[in-house]
Amino acid sequence: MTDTTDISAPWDKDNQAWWDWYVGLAENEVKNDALANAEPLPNIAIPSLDEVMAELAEPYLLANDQITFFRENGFVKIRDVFSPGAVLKLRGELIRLLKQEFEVDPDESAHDRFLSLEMIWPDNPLIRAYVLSPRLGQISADLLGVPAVRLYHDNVLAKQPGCGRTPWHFDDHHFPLDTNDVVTAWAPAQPIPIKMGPLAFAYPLDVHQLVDDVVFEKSGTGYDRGITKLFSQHNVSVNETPFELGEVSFHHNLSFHTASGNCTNRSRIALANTYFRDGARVMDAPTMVSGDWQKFMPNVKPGDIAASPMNPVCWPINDEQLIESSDTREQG
Ligand SMILES: O=C(O)CCC(=O)C(=O)O
Repeated sequence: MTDTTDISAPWDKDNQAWWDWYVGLAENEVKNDALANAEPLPNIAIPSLDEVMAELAEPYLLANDQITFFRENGFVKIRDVFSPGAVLKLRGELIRLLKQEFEVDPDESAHDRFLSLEMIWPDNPLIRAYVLSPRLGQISADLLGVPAVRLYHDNVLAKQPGCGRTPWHFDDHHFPLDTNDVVTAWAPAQPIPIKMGPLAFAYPLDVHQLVDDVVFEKSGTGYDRGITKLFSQHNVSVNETPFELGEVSFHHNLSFHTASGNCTNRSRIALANTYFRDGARVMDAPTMVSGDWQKFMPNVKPGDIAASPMNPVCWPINDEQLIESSDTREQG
């Protein structure tokens, strides 16, 4: 192990600093092309919080071939998980929160940064409706084939106009959980054409074995380049397709994924919620790649069951949660 490959120290900064570091590990071609104008967003009625909660409490029944596809390939893209109005309501709130935190307009191209926010759901009833939604919880549990899932964290990810690639990686490297029953629901807050850099997945799931020996480097772009090279040598297939309004992708923690840069004039905003099998533990030795994970599981120590009050069971929901959610609806 050398200085550049030793990742054993815990991350000692915040999660925005983590993302600033992490996107710096991506190889980018120098491009001087002008940013493309994103299509106008549809002018449609925006639902109330009540309506969003009612929509997301409805189950979404997966077809067997969607489950089979996920288990073979490590990802699946599902249309109409959210209605167009629910997506645009989400976008409005995420833009408001990003402006408040970073004091910039996320759509402003002068910044070209990858902005992130997390742990928004505890204090924000609208975001909570998406993050703890029975719909996302149920789809996640069904894809993993487990009886119950908990939330690991919510993650608002805004790739500003002009921001470059997300490096190749798999989330098993990131989440300090001792299980592979982990799935991230990556929910775009607007349509994502190719030029905006949709999340893209290498498949099938076991392609991670081809790159097991590529050593992670904590500076420079060597790891990202190493993965690109091996995937290309092995002719690995990559799904890089646009996202329609309301489409959500789900990826397993062993799924290798990346995203191209955002070459449009609109911020590519997504809400990425990660769910894991109830009963899983925190691994014994989380690394710096796990970022500030204790923020997501307060007072949970390495080796403990990952079940802090910040990791509620999102599926199945019990009667108490139903009552709590209708209380929130009354207040909101
Ligand atoms: O939004 C991105 O570009 C990366 C997101 C990602 O890697 C994830 O949510 O697992």
